Amino acid sequence: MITLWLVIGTVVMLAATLYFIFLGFTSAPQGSRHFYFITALITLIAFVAYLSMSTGQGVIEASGEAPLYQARYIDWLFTTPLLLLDLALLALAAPRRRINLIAALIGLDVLMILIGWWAGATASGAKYVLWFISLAAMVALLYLILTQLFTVSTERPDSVRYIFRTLSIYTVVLWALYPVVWLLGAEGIGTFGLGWEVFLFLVLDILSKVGFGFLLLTNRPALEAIGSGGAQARPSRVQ
Ligand code: RET
Repeated sequence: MITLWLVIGTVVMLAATLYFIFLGFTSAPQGSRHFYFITALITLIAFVAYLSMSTGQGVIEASGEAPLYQARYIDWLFTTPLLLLDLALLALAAPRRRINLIAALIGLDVLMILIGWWAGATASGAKYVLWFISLAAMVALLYLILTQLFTVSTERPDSVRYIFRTLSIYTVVLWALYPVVWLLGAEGIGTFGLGWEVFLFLVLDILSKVGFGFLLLTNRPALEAIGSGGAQARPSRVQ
């Protein structure tokens, strides 16, 4: 069963990547193409990770312990910053002026994944301390999205602000479920087994990457507004 879930992940991520690239070439409004490529890169990385896990290569089997899916953490290490980049580029009219905010978001995110990875590789009870530190980084990061990014997004046109806020709430809810699955699953206290864990991470990964990308890239009004606003905000633009 586990292999089946991983193969499904591989196929879904590949299909989504091809679809997002196709959309990027055929129907991206001018000035918004970068969103298509960032989002396709997210599913492409996940495709490679799922492919390696389904062929048994991205996994470390330690005797007497649940296998550690290293590829999962490598995937998250790169894809979560890219998801945050999508959100930040939606919220910010002039991203260069808020580079500190973007760095803080990505810094907390990388910390969250690396400490979570370390927790996953730890056999002793110390893993729960690491889990908690990783969780604290996640809470700080989600808080920054809901406060700072929300505030700056008020400067964006209505359609852009709307999709930014929808995707932010969507992200906050889905991301908050990852530590729960981890804690209850095979890596944590083991309320459910590895099969369920792999399945639930698959569902979360599909929603937070493919669902996210689909909602963003099929929203033409918002992408057109971004394109016409220009990558460099023009002073004459009515805010
Ligand atoms: C871990 C365990 C340690 C505590 C926390 C975690 C959070 C992981 C998250 C992952 C998000 C992944 C996404 C992937 C796909 O796009 C590492 C599970 C807080 C939030 C969104």
